[in-house]
Amino acid sequence: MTTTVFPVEGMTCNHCVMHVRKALESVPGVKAVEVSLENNNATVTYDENEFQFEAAQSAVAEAGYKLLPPAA
Ligand SMILES: [Cu+2]
Repeated sequence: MTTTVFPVEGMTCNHCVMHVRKALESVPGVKAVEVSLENNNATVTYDENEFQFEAAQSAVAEAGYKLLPPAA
């Protein structure tokens, strides 16, 4: 299991937080999601054998937001 913090662009309120959380929870391999409006990021715990960043990114894009690769 791996936990990674991904920056998220486009969130303005708690509604956005909920949309991003639901989008990420639907991604294969994701076990836990915590989204912060204050920090504009999502902390995702996932099974690294199953999880793909591209899948997470498109799920979040479909919800109307932008998921970025983790900061180095
Ligand atoms: Cu909002």
